Amino acid sequence: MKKIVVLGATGSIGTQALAVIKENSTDYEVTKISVGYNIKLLLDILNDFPSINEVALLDDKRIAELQDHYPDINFYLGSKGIIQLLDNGNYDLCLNAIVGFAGLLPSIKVIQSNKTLALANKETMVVAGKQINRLLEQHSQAKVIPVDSEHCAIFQCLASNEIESVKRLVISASGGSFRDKSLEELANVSIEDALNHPNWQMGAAITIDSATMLNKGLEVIEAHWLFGIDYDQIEVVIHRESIVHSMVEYSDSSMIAQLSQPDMKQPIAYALAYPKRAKFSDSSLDLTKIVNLTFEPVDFKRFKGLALAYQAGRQGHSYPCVLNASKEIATQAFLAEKIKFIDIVEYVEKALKAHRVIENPSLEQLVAIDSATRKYVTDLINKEIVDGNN
Ligand code: MN3
Repeated sequence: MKKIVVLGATGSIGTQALAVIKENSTDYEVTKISVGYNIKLLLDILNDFPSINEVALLDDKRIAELQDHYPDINFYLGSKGIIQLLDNGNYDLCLNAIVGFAGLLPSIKVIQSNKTLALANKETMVVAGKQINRLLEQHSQAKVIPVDSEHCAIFQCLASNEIESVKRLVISASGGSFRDKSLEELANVSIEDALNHPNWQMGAAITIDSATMLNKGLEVIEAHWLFGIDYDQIEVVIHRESIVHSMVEYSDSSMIAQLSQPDMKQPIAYALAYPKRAKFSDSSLDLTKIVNLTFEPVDFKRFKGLALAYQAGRQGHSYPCVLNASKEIATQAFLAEKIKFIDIVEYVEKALKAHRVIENPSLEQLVAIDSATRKYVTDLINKEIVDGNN
């Protein structure tokens, strides 16, 4: 029985992970979770999973009442609480499904504890890939199993092959909600349009990131650090059907692809079961119903967010941290109807241009760069609203 921690348990990946764990309750037991402010869903989860005995939550107004109500559960507060939750090391695998930069320190804690990290928080590798890889060298029993569907696919395509023989990684992109819109048409799209993703059911922020292709940009950087492959050997293709989740080409020009339904439960189940194969049968592909699998090149003018991400990745050092923080703030501003969709990428570009590089940033420096970038973009957005530019 694997003891599982689910960080970000009430989010999209978190709830799907709990569903996978429930379906496989003879193999897994969830003992610790972290949640944000969704107390209603937390109560449902505690009801469904009596095995949970430790909970970290962000909502400081509810913690006393919850502790009274559940005397057998230990509750911890805030982002420090997540680290406390992981402190006693009493678990086998931690699924980190926290969204954004906030997931970085918990990832580090899991690796320092020599545990398996099922990583759905791509920001961990984007912002601190170099530092994470160094930590993995120092903690030989720690492992990272990617949960992002593309990286889970590449991880599987790399199995039993030499990494030296890789010619290129080909990352699939659905193209997001606006893949068929021209630059002109993008000028006035609404939040509702942006949230209407053609293939995947995901959280709001990542659905917007998918439409700007900044999500794909983060995934390129994530792949670079996860697999140690140069940016020149990482390619993105638009694959509308979201069936081929990514591919690896080898030195003999042979390509290996991973195919499955666009269902995040598949990579979650893979990561939980690794190195075994999960039992997850209700999602088989019916090949007779797949009419077409199409692949198209990416137009980098149309998807400037992806071009910026490649640039930030190649520049390295503190740039990916700035890319991510500016993206998080600009995306929130769009969701709060403060800026237009097309402005998201503009704010990211402004933040990258204004940034003065910090070489080989320490963890403390990354935290400071993240906060400074958030403040810079927030101030810039507020100033431009006052000036009437939006
Ligand atoms: Mn993905």
